[in-house]
Amino acid sequence: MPATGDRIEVAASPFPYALDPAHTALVVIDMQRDFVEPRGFGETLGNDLAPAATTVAALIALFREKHWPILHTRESHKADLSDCPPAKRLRACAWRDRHRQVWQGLFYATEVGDILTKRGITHLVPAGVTTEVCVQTSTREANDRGYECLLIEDATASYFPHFKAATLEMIRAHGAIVGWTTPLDALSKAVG
Ligand code: C5J
Repeated sequence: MPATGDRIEVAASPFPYALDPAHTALVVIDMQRDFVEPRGFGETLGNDLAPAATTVAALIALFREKHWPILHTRESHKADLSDCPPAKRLRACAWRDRHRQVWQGLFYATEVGDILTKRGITHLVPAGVTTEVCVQTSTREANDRGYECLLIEDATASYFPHFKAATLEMIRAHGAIVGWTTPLDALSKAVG
């Protein structure tokens, strides 16, 4: 485990991101069948997010190799689907689990904040789907709580490319007002 205070500089936008390996976690957001596989909600919107899954898998492999923590989230809904948007209700199957996101954010009404605090995490690397919904909301929630966030550009996807482009731009606007963005390649090169 790296010593606290060691920093790795990652080439990122709008300027280099100082990653603190002893306090960094990957957050894989909602890489679930309904969003990325054929016949899921994603397909009903006419789009295919599968290419991002390959990059997310490589990102997970990188964190595993480093023995850095990884947190997976899954969007899910109440058994009676009362909290499920109508567009998803047609094909949703309900489940309950301990870490379910109630809405689109990682922190709201979940125990994620406590888990990260207990582990001393201060830096988050978000990835997953969809960029402008759960990924953006979670990154903003994290930023509001003081986490330094580095969103991996090619490990996130949207059904609408212009929404993804706008979200990345908003996150890094005004001198990283919400966080930083970079491709996986840049992170891999930096961490070796
Ligand atoms: C959506 C999500 N887009 N995980 N959910 O409905 O971003």
